Amino acid sequence: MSGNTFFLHHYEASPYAEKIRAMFGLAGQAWGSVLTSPYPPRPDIDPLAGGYRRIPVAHLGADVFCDTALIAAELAALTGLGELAPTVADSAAQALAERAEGDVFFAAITSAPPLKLLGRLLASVGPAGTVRFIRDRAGMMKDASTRPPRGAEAARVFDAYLADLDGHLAAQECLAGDGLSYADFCAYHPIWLAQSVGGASTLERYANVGEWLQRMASLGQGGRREMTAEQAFCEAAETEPRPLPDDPGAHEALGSEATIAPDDYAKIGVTGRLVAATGERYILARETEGLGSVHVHFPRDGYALRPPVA
Ligand SMILES: N[C@@H](CCC(=O)N[C@@H](CS)C(=O)NCC(=O)O)C(=O)O
Repeated sequence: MSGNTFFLHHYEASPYAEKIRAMFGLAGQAWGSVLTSPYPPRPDIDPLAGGYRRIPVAHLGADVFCDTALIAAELAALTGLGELAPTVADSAAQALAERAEGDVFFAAITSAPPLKLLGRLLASVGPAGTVRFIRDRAGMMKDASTRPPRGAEAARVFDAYLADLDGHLAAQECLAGDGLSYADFCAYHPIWLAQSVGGASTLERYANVGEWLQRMASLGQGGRREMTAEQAFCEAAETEPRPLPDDPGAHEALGSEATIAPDDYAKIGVTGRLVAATGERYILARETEGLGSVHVHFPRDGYALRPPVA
């Protein structure tokens, strides 16, 4: 038995959460919104995801989905909208989507006007929250394998992206043709982020981007309903994880304890018993005190598996 509500744990200012909220909008999907803090600790998520620290996290009953690529795959299956699946056949669209979620994502922040950025932070989390946020993000990036562009380089990266996206959209309405698909959502959220922190204030030079962005922003968020972490925990506790894939894949760690962590930044690992390693995903089974058995799903792409630290 699986739960009925598709939950998204997120905070309003999160661009990766915005990627998924806009997908809910396109699909007209009903979902449970559980708001969390913009920095750890996150006692409202940890019992489900076992310490994975990135946002957003989704779950359906006792199956927990980490990373927006996997959440999108789940949404594609749930809604029947195959275009939301994270496979992009068009190579130019794929390259733009990857760029958007690479350097451009970081440049959206590092190229924002510093005083505006500070003002937004103070308004949303107050002075103490701002200090905690800045410390948290500095710590998170210490062991990162990605190096965010800074200063003039960040502005250049962001502007070159807008110019290339504009050129791409001159020939077609959406990233991979005439209809919206996964790549559009990847390309969208860093621009949304830049605008939400006071950057990319004019898109005058990029009319095609401006038009497309309006379309993305008007998707809305589908059937969003505010719910509490307790309601989310209840659904997880009352349900068993769904059956494992028919073919659980092949991996030397199958059946053993393993730790899975992002391989780029925020590399905090989640430990459990590896119960599936398909071409697309890893699944860790975690036995928890409060929620019983929980399956945590990760994409294979961008995540590293290692034996747990003794
Ligand atoms: N590849 C991840 C990236 C997610 C990500 O970087 N999320 C940001 C928020 S938008 C984050 O977790 N920042 C640190 C935090 O919120 O604790 C995904 O697609 O879900």
